[in-house]
Amino acid sequence: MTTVQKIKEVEDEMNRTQKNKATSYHLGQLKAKLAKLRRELINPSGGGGGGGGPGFDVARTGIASVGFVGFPSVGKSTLMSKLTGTHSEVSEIEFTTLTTVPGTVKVHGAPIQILDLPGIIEGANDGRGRGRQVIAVARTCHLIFIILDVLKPLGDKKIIEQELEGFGIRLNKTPPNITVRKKDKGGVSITNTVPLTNIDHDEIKAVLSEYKMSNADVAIRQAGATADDLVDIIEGNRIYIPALYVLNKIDAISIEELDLLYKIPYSVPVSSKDWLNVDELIEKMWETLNLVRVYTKPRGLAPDYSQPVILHRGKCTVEDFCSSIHKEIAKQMKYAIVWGASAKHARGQKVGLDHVLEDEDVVHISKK
Ligand SMILES: Nc1nc2c(ncn2[C@@H]2O[C@H](COP(=O)(O)OP(=O)(O)OP(=O)(O)O)[C@@H](O)[C@H]2O)c(=O)[nH]1
Ligand SMILES: [Mg+2]
Repeated sequence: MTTVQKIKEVEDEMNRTQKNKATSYHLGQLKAKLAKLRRELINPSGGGGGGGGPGFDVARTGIASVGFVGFPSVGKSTLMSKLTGTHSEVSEIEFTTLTTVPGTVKVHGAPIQILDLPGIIEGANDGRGRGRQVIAVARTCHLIFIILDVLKPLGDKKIIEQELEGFGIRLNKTPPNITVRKKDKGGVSITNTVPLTNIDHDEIKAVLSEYKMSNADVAIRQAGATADDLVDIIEGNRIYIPALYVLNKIDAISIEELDLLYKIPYSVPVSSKDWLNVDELIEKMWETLNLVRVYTKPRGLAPDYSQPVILHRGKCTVEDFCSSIHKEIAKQMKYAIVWGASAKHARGQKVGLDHVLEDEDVVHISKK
């Protein structure tokens, strides 16, 4: 039996099994089994298969990358071409784009790489079509645009989410606050700082036994944690990426229909063809990428607002700022002066390398 067939079998059994006290151990086992089979698909033991492959891995340029994922003919290339000015073939025929097509759009002074990708189909993560390569590229992006056709958004949204999840991508989620520590003896002990509403002790034990962990300390601090969250922590290779749902072709629907679409979380309705609401999409993209612009100020001169240094939030200390200009600067620095949101006073604050910068701060580096 192939891995894909085995996955199908486990999924079928899960669908047949009602969730209740008597079945929770069994369901926990099945969830862990499924995760292990999916891992085989992502990293086949024969090597290869999971990677991007020729033509799929393009050189990464710019500060951050945004991957376009969607079914064929939803308008990915139309949007990419208009956003970046880079030509990517558009046609009404499905599977027009056959490989990764990179382009760049500058937003608030930051060059953002856009990766137009081939359309995927259901079953992509099981190896159908070029889906595996497409999703492998998406896994390495800072943000994923899931492009949907407004005429059939919800069904398509669900299928694409399943494809990405099957490949270890978690959309708009943070890693579950669960820890699992293996020990040599003492069996399984479970502590929780929040009530366990979606998982019980049997399910936790079943998941652990499926991973042959008969001695372990499990601590659950995440409200609403599920067996899938526990599996994610044990598997450990999950990638947490923000996503925006781009509902394209709104020129083809009525205002009333449009009102309903606005209720989908993380969504932005646009018409790529008629450039409707694309400015809002660009603003949302900027917000979601969570970048920090920092302006340099040479001694005795005004800050240089034309060329911000762009950092990622969570990696935006004065040291990160120095390193992104030149690797020697941090070593030569005596202190820095910061003006802006991260500074304590408007006159500027003297800070060290570990000071965390905010968007639009101005920094002067004083050398030894
Ligand atoms: N009405 C309307 N049609 C659009 C819009 N955007 C794209 N289209 C049309 O949809 C068709 C497919 O567009 P593409 O940009 O090639 O779609 P794609 O998602 O890149 O398709 P693949 O590369 O095959 O995956 C073309 O005929 C476009 O003109 C839009 O906003 N409104
Ligand atoms: Mg295309």
